[in-house]
Amino acid sequence: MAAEPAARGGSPRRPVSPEAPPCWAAARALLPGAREELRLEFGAPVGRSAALLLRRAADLLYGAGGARGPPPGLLRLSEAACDRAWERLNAAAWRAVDREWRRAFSFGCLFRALGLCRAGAASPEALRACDLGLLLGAPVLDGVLLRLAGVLQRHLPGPGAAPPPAPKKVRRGPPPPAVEPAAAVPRLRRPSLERFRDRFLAPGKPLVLQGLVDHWPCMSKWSVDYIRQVAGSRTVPVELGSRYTDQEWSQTLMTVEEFISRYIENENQVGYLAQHQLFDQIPELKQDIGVPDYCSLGKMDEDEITVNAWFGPAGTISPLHHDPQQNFLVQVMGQKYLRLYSPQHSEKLYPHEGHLLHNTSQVDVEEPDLARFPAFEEAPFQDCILSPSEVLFIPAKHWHYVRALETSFSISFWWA
Ligand SMILES: O=C(O)CCC(=O)C(=O)O
Repeated sequence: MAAEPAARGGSPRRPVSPEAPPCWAAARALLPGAREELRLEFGAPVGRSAALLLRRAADLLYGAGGARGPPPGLLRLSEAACDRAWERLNAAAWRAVDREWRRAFSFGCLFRALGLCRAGAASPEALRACDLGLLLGAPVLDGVLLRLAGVLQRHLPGPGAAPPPAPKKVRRGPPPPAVEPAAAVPRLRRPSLERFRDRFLAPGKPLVLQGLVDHWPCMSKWSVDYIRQVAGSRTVPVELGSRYTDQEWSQTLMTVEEFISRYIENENQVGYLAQHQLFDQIPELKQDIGVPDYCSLGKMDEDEITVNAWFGPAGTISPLHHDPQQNFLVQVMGQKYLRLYSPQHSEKLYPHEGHLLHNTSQVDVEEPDLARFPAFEEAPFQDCILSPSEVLFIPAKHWHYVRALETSFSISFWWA
């Protein structure tokens, strides 16, 4: 008999019953062969009772009942463990949450996702449990949640026969301000690394780069329908409201499918999928992008670069703000209007006082209240309309304001 394949870096996998449904067999096989390899010991902050719930859930999974499908009791125990960890995750500012609680939450989500495979089949709830663990937990067992999400996604029933596509309305916001040639951000086609470094990176001057990312598969492949097809069932954080400085702005979790039907295809509401984990969470999307070559001018390794996704309808606005790192903003779908101000004019831009929004201006760039912010009018700026396949270099600390003119997907690379 052929030997059982070894679980990553561990002992051989525990055999799954031959009658186990294929999804359960594939999901259960992601766990290490021996229960001890789960390492369900937690540091002091995680109370005894949460750890005990997780250990009892593991006992069920590794008992005889775990071979053919989720053992009875697994869901109840894992939900109780998740609830305890969830309370701790929400009790303090994100940075203050102990990593051990995030590990405990990941295990809770892992066991809960398995418990939600009713009769051994994948379910949207199980995939959601994985996504919550990926978004809020700490990585465990060599990225097991990512691998489990992949298995569940493959085994989820498809959406069924699709209704004939409705004629799509192209939603467009108000036209952008006219870009005056003298103030336009310059455009260059694949300048040499040296030219880019000496003329733009070193002096901190914005530039639109062309010809850099045209070959990335996302440029020809991605559309709203494609994103729906690849990522529709995944749960992601979404910002509600047209800008984060508005009183009524909030954040919530929903599936990409819900986001598209509520905010991309609905004329009246604005929601923004602005996410720094999207590409780690959904490797199918990551496969379609690269990293701009010019990032090699920085000191960071590729895996240290922060890659953000910005997917939203016409009218999403990122208020005037600055970030500490260099930025390549790659436009994949739709057009965006961008306005940039040099950090030397910060005083004329009236940054918010206080720590939280100190990098954000109080001024509404396209409708400034000049009675309150009179110097704003004197601040010189550069602007541009960024189109698909173009890349805007935003130097570190440069103020930038962004408005989507139509349904848009951009990717920013923060590097140093
Ligand atoms: O595209 C956007 O809305 C915002 C982009 C941005 O602010 C950034 O990449 O830093």
